Amino acid sequence: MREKILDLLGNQQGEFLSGESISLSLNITRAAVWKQIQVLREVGYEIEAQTKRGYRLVKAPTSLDEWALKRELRTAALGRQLCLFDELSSTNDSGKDFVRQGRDHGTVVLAKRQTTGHGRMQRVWESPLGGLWMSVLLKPKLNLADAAKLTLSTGVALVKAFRTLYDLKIGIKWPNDLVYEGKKVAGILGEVAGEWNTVQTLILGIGVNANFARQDLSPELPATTLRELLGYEVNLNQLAAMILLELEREVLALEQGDAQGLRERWTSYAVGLGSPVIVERAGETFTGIFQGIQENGELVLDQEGKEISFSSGEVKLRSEGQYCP
Ligand code: BT5
Repeated sequence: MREKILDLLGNQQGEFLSGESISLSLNITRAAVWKQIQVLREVGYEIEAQTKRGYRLVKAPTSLDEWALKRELRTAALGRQLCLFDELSSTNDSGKDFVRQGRDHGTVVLAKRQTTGHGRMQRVWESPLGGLWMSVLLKPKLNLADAAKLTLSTGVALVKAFRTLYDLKIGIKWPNDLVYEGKKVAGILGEVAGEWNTVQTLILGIGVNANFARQDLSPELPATTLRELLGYEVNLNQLAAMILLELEREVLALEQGDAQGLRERWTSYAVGLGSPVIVERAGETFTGIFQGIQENGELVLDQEGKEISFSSGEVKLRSEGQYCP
């Protein structure tokens, strides 16, 4: 019912709509309309009420809200099916359940907070209230090798969204940490659901430290939040919609065979390029100059003229004060 009232008010483009027309359209009493308007105000909708003129939608909430997010969407497929929860253990884990239920390409799962969000290799991903924690189910028209590049695409999509909306120069630290001056603002976790070599569904998990204080995260983490960087709270619905739009563009580009373009875009946002770095892999440490990535996303390190590539590992950059040669 609330969604229907919002649809009616939303169609008015900011003009008033009488309580009577709403009650007639939805076949409910005017008192019931008033009650629903109160509930909408409680969840953050700014709705003006005037005697004789009725109701007018002034502003949708900036905290996560299904209707407000759908209104911001400019995509063809991504986010057209979306499920928002107050709390989940992990949106990626719920995403896997959704895959088993046969949900469509582009389905998005969001949670206002996660109790056991995770990163790569089952690391903990801290996910307090105010962040953007979402997973996108993708059934791309790609072979497995190309589909694996979608985590790079997601990094590019995030950078573009941050630049477009906030003009923030956030870069990508290999493989897919989104960082501002060495502090992590967002992370990406790409997982494959289903059996290998069959039709694959990918779950792209995106975590953005958005509208909460740095103190809400463990003090030892080199991390920051958008609120901390910008000095204001961002509109999470607008941010989610922009990320989905940029991601959809990147998925299409890859499906059309633009792996080289993806590599160029990723490289243009990479931090530490041409600088000395340390790569740690399986207990071993490699020092060299970060040359860039191969088309498959592997990191290329120049060790005194000899090139080594890495498909996994941790990178430490000198610019982050993590590494002093
Ligand atoms: C990542 O892993 O960066 C992937 C993060 C993906 C999170 C999203 S949220 C929606 C979806 N549902 C999930 O359960 N996950 C995805 P990795 O590169 O392995 O980095 C993990 C490391 O980042 C941890 O070991 C901590 O050191 C650090 N960390 C944990 N929480 C953080 C936070 N909120 N901000 C910055 N750093 C954090």
